[in-house]
Amino acid sequence: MSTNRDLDVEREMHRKSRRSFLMLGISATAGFAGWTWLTTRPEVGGLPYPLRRALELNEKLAERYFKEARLAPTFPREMAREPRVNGAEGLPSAFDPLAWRLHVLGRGEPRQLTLEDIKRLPRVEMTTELKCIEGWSVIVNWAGSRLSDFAAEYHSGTGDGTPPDVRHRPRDLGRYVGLETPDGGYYVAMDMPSALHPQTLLCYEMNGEPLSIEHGAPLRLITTVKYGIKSIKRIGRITFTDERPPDFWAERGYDWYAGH
Ligand SMILES: Nc1nc2c(c(=O)[nH]1)N[C@H]1C(S)=C(S)[C@@H](COP(=O)(O)O)O[C@H]1N2
Ligand SMILES: [Mo]
Repeated sequence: MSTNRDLDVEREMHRKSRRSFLMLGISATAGFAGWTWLTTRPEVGGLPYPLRRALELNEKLAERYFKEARLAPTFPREMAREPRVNGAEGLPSAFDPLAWRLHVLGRGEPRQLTLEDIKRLPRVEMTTELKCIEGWSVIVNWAGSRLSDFAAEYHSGTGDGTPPDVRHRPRDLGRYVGLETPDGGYYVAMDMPSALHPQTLLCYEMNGEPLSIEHGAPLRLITTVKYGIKSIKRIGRITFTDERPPDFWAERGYDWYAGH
């Protein structure tokens, strides 16, 4: 009987010490084991699944960028009018649209694009209201490329060097887009969700005609989610960045966001 009990105790002790040895081992190698565990998980789309899950979370966020993008009203094409020419900051008359190039800056190599490069992107037309902060608005028909398509195609690189996945991981592109005239005389900053809004276009046509010089030829921005101050004419440079770019009118006391 007592022998049996001793045996039992001995067995129990063994079990305990084996377990604590195991626990010790596990905690000592946790860092390494955790890493080994992570790197031996089945891969989903080229990534171990825990990392993939983090990305999927990102993608949910990304979808919200697009799903929550509320569209501004559009109007029948016949309602379009010629807008007044408003604001000529950064538009000196000495300018040769044929020598124009669009400079793209980001985390990777800077790029220089021609108008043909922009026109190769899907063409989008919309008849929307241009609203000036001065209190007037006008319905205009615009044609151009979505800034989101542009970003996907011509962004100069991402944080980790992989091509940007604009639809699924817009954060790849940075938090802001800065746009400037070729002479740097006018400049606007856009938050990334507004920049990637489906009604934010790089326009080369207005009311069925190539954009005139006064209205921003060869390429201007038109966005329905901001007042006219953000719809910069004659874009010379586009910068994708995590730092808030300078903004001409924000520096002069207007609301930085300028949404409406
Ligand atoms: N380069 C440049 N872009 C600009 C401006 C400007 O002064 N310079 N003014 C802005 C303002 S306040 C408005 S309302 C719209 C007017 O565009 P429109 O001249 O084509 O009507 O352009 C915007 N883009
Ligand atoms: Mo304006």
